[in-house]
Amino acid sequence: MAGRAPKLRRVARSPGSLRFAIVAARFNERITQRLVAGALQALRAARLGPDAIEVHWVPGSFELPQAASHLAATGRYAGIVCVGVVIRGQTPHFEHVAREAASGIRQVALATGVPTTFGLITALSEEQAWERAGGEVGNRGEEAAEAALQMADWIHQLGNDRAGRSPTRVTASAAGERASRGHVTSGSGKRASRSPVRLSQATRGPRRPHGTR
Ligand code: DLZ
Repeated sequence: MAGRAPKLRRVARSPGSLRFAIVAARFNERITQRLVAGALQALRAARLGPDAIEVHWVPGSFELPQAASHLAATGRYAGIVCVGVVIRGQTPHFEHVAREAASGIRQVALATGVPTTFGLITALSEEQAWERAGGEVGNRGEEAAEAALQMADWIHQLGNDRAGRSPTRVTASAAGERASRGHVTSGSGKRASRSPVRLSQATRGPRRPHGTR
């Protein structure tokens, strides 16, 4: 049986006005809800208020990196917690979804500098998944939120964070870099019409029924 993740030390710094986002995959939604609850619990325990935490839903774990990438590009978040449940079925999809989610999340973290953590369950059975969603083997969502808090704190101590700053305070070079990638900001720091609005459309999309394929 896989081990329980070590309890992470609490962050020393009060997160203050910092914002965190949780991105959650609807596939296997009943289990993912438990991961979201675990992540919320960890963030609230760090004294983040309700206004400082957002939950965004995407169709499946494969979409988590893209959503995280859009969120990180806003410059609004000190950390992004990705949660999802990938259960091995009868198709090779399991391998593809799990691998692409893991490598995509890592890429977002490295490319943007925003701590983007891996709160995915990859399980052989639904039973195993429940054990990792607040059962005997802990809660992967809670652990990923604690990792995001700890990384955000560490980056802050390095003095290397843009975390929690409003997009208007992103440096000109960073804004130029974003614009060249197609992320256009208006003078007010708000996104212009070419911004990646599809994220919010996706998060408002129809709910996918619970289950594996
Ligand atoms: C297609 C698929 C399959 C087979 N299994 C899972 C899963 O176990 N967990 C999960 O989060 N998502 C799964 N998906 C959906 C993909 O993540 C993705 O949403 C679709 O392939 C559309 O891109």
